[in-house]
Amino acid sequence: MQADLRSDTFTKPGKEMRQVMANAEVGDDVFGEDPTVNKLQDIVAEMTGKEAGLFVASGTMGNQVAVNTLTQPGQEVILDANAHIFFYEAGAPALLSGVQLRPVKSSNGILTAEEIEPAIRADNIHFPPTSLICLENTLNRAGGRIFPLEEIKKIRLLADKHGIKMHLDGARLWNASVAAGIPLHEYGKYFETMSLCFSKGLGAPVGSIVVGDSKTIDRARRYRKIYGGGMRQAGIIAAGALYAVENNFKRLTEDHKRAKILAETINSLNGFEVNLDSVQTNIVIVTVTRKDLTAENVADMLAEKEVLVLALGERMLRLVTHLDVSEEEVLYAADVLKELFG
Ligand code: TLP
Repeated sequence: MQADLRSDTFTKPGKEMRQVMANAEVGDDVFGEDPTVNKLQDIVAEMTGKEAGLFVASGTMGNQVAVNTLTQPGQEVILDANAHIFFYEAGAPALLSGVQLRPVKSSNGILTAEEIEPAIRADNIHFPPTSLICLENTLNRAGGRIFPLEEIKKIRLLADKHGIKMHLDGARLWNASVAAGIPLHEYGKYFETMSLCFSKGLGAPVGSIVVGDSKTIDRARRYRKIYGGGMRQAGIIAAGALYAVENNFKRLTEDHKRAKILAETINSLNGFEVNLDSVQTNIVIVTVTRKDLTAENVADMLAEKEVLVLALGERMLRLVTHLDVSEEEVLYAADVLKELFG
């Protein structure tokens, strides 16, 4: 048996999804004429309470198109020091948008309005103007935690006070919405733009979306073109995304239950720690406290038993549950963990 817990990006399209993709109606999306892309954009815009959507190749492209659309070169963007946009997007905001990032360390994994406020620049010729705040939901490196709506509201008030825009990296907003019981459109109220991925927990092979008001999305479409993201008959892949939204959104709760099983098993082992409060969705972040082993050693030992996990730092391991990891495989992974480290 194998349990691939490296990422929910590893999901593969099943038979039915492939069938739907093969039969998709298509057109030239650069001309706005792909009916399947248009349908997907309309449906997700409606779900998120926004006027328009733009289908993009990846979560990274969605975030970067949004950052460029909402900023001018020379401005500053505030975000969590653990944010994907800061940590894992290859320095794209500096390269593509000419903005400076201002990473802020959160004291308990969730950035608060009080922590953000001192980072907002005063009007002074020495400083880059703060023009954008980026948040992430769920928080990848904080163990799949849900960004609390109450804090988002406070940050929005702060942003409005200073004339700052807000973007949400909602790669896994689907997970947050299902787990918190908060509809996507409720989150949509507090951000100029949000990006959501179809290629993670929802199980589509490719694709993400940026949503916002029509004017913003028109501008975003131009940046997508600049980045080489005009995809022509993209309906083939949009059909997979559409299928994923219709069939795999609500079932994310199953992944969340399975992540809890793994988290509790690991937390009961000597030399491993999981913050159980943070395991709210499909991600389990583990701290390897055993001095004789690094996270990489542990990942290698597990891989020998076909349990695949990612080492994200010297002492930091990540396990992610998803559509392609069954209950049985999760229990197998839990048994292997107990056998090796119990
Ligand atoms: N995250 C990947 C890796 O890049 C770390 C993963 O396995 O979790 N925002 C968030 C919060 C993400 O977790 C990711 C992907 C992205 C954006 C980027 O999406 P893609 O990979 O489609 O560019």
